[in-house]
Amino acid sequence: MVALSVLALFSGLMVADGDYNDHPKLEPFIQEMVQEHQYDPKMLRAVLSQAERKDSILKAIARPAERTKAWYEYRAIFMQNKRIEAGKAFLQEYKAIFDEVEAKYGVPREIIAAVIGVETFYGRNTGSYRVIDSLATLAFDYPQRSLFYRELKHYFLMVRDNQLDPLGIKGSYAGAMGLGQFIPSSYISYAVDFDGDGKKDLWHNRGDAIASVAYYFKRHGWKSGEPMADRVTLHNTDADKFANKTLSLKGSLQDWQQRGVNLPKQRSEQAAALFRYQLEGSQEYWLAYKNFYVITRYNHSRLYARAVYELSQALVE
Ligand SMILES: [Ca+2]
Repeated sequence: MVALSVLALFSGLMVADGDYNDHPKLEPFIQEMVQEHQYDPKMLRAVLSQAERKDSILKAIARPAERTKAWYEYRAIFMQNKRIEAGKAFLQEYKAIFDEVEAKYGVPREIIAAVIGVETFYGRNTGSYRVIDSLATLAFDYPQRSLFYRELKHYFLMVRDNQLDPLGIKGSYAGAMGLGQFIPSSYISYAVDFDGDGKKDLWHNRGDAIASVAYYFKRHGWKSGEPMADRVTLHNTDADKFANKTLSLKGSLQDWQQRGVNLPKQRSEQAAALFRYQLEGSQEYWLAYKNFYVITRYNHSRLYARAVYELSQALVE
């Protein structure tokens, strides 16, 4: 992140001839930010006048891998030797940070590394869109815009409260930022200044980025030492109709046994969800527990959660 003075940058408060100057949603957005957050309207106009509408963003958001791919196709993206080897190297290179973060937050280092590995290949691909372009495009021109409209608001709060350059921040097409791909509301709630330099730099500072992912998991209820998931078989195929219904845990182990699931050995009583995963020419079932559910709080997808789970297992030395 380039350090800069927002005041210096906007001292002229020049309004450029941009894609959003005449957009009907622009003025209501500015007025809401003024009323809700006492935001400087000149600063909002100056920044948003330089936002660019990107059709590539609208195309990308329409086909996320989590919705369009079967598990075996999705898995192949993430469970490659090069991602596993790079993950082991990442854990080695930042071992001192992981030692401290794991002790402080109680989240296994392999889970943190796997999240960062799935999200950005350990920081190699943190996104090349300007976040102002992503969020303006999705907040103003995407039909399902409400989430992004809120995130654009959070973005402006984030840059104001952390003295960040609103035009310089890069991220994914959906406005996710840094090694762990935090959206602005997540940055505000869960970003951590691990090294104590006064900045929460999720783009370049490994300690801040790693600790922030751990803190996110801790705050969403990660239980240290508890299991994530077990592969199971069915003794009654009727259980299939309960699979993939929700991400949340729907039933005790006893309930799942009665519905037709053969319980894994040596599991103490706990809540679980049943997921069916598509393989090439077959399928398999998994019972997932609280910590698996916590992974889905990072990205609401059973495919995503299992990719993180499998990659984390592969990173255990
Ligand atoms: Ca820091």
